[in-house]
Amino acid sequence: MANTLLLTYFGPFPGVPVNPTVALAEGAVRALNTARPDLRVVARELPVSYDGSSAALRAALQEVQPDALISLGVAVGRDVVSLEQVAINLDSAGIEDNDGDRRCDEPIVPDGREAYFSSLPVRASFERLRAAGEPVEISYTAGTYVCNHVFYEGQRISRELGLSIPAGFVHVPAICADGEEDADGEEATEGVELTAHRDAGGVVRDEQGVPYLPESTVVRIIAEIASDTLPAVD
Ligand code: PCA
Repeated sequence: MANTLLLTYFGPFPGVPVNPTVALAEGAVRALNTARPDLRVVARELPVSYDGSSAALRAALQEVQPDALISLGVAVGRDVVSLEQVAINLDSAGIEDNDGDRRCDEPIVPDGREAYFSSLPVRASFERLRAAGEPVEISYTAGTYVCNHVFYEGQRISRELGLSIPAGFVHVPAICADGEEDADGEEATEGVELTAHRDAGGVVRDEQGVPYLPESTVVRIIAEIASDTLPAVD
């Protein structure tokens, strides 16, 4: 039976009117359908809401019963793709979620584990992709907004459901259409202004503007991480 990958992504949230993870998830599904016909890839949008994302993630895990979970989110201002290493039990951000919920120093789960490490092959993927010249890093903070929340909840809920699966989170930078990145990394996507929020894993840069990576580069990296997570069996 085919292995199933659950790939989650997000829609807009304050400061990000168009979330690049929508297009990236779509691209990764297409790329994996071609490169890995042995995999079944199910992509699901999660609401940018603390409570809503937990409920949607639980429903998706229950329904799809995946063999691996990879969640995507954008971190505006980062200039490489981040393999997140650690999720912490903390919701705390200066911006509201899409339900108007603003949290300050609240545990995701009172008395829950303080942290989970990613169970994706973070180090191995990073080393392999970096050696291939791809723009990647290992990151030790996914922020304290909804992305970190989903990362934490993916680990917690999958265990609770008895799914012993690799699960983790990948933060992506802003993206541009192929060939449109400027030499100085300035804004390349017409009409879409993105705002970096440090709590949401973003990097606030005063002068240089928001860095972008070509969409096809980020799609390729996501597909490679998925392949490392669920290698082909022959
Ligand atoms: N990025 C936000 C939430 C949704 C998204 O794409 C974050 O990094 O928390």
